Amino acid sequence: MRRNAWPALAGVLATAFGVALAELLAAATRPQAGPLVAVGGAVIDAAPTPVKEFAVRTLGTHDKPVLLATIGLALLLFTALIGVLSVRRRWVAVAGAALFGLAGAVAAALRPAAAGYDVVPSIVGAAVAGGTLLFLLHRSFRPDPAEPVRTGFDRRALLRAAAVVAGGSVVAGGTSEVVKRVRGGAVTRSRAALRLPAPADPAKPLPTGTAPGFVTANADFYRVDTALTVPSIDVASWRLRVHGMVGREAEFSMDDLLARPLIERDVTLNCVSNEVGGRYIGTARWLGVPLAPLLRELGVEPGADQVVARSADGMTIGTPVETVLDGRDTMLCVGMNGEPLPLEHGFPVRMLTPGLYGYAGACKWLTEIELTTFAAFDAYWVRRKWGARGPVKTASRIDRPAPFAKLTAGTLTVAGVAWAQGRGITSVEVRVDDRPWVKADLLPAPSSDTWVQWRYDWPATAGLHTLSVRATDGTGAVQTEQRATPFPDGATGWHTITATVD
Ligand SMILES: Nc1nc2c(c(=O)[nH]1)N[C@H]1C(S)=C(S)[C@@H](COP(=O)(O)O)O[C@H]1N2
Ligand SMILES: [Mo]
Repeated sequence: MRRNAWPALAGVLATAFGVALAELLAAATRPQAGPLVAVGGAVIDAAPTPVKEFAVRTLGTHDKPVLLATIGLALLLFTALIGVLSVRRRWVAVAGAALFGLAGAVAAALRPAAAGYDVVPSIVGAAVAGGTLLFLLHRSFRPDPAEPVRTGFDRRALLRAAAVVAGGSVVAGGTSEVVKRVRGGAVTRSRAALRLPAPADPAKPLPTGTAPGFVTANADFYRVDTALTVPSIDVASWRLRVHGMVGREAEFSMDDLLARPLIERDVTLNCVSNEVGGRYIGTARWLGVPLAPLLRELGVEPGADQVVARSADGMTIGTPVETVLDGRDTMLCVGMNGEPLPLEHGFPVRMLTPGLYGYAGACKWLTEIELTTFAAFDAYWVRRKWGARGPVKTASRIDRPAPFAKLTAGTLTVAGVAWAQGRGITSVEVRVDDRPWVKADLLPAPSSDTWVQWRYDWPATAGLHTLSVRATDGTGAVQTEQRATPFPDGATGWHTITATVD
């Protein structure tokens, strides 16, 4: 066992060096071409829906670091093994490097929005890793002429060589961090320098009487996407191409977009993956270019029934043309709560379709809009069997008291939110234990496209209590009690919590 520790170390070090160099090359050219991120992205895209759901549910926003750490660990274990096997059979080092290099290169080349040269970091990294392993082994393991099966081992020679390689890995890794920071810094500065014009059609001030928390701060706004690295897009070179079944194709720069009349709207956005009672929902004041007039100007060909939005990282999100043109405020957002879009929320431009879950109408890092048909094209999540249209289902959530809270008897405030974007909420009811449903008070909301805050003064008596909530939407439909999972088109069921009152 101990004999194997040194060649295993050689394998790990050679890999670390190769990967660090590859990531450095990627950082300097295109971050998404780095082998770890490319393979991670391929794993995300290939993961079956239940696995994805499990990851989002159990790991939440830690899903990405956990995935990258798992890939890194698997890589280290395999390459330790390759180091051990290569002592006797040097071709194993070559074959192992070729295999991993190929895996990284193929993953990078098959990423959506990949460029041909995205294979370079993985190939260079693999060649360097293989060469380094051979060098380390050459330094420390020489065939013993007296004993053809055994090899002599020079620990000091290995340690010296290993120190050099380890140093090289640290330098390469550190440099790639610096390169990433510098490039990221440039984009952050271009974001800070971006001056958003005042809206031609501003949002009205929030109605008096909304409670704190009506608007979700950008820093607290949930984030759900498949991007292992947040795309960093330079505003100056950003373009939006509109093409497909349009009368006239067009390309817009940021200045072109900002020259158009902007609208400002309070809109609640939520994720189809949100569980009953979940936190993947937020409300912001969005600033953007209304999409319907822009499409009408270019002309929508008859028969086109799908607007496909594409992002810099290759996401595709399909929205019904009918929905975009039906009078709602579908927009190309440039601002969120008074500042340019944060990088994680789609800088410089994202789409937003009030009334649709994010996966069906809210493409971030937008670069392309194609008019096509649902028959001709399945967007990213539709290929994975999620619903093609994604209308938001009526839902409600109890925020206060917290689940399993310990409370003191008296009049207690039960409070939460309810939403049915587009239809609006007309009533919210609360049920305590098996008693009849009672109406909660609705706080004012600016439009039917936002959630509504509600509260109920609960005369709480001692004991263990169960609280449930249900909403009625603007069409008069009562939120269903029927439980459904988020897959394939959004969770349903009443949010229920228990609390102990002393
Ligand atoms: N480019 C891109 N856009 C995307 C996604 C994505 O993975 N990539 N995820 C969508 C989903 S599933 C949701 S719910 C919303 C979330 O937007 P947010 O992260 O700004 O809250 O973005 C949508 N837009
Ligand atoms: Mo989502």
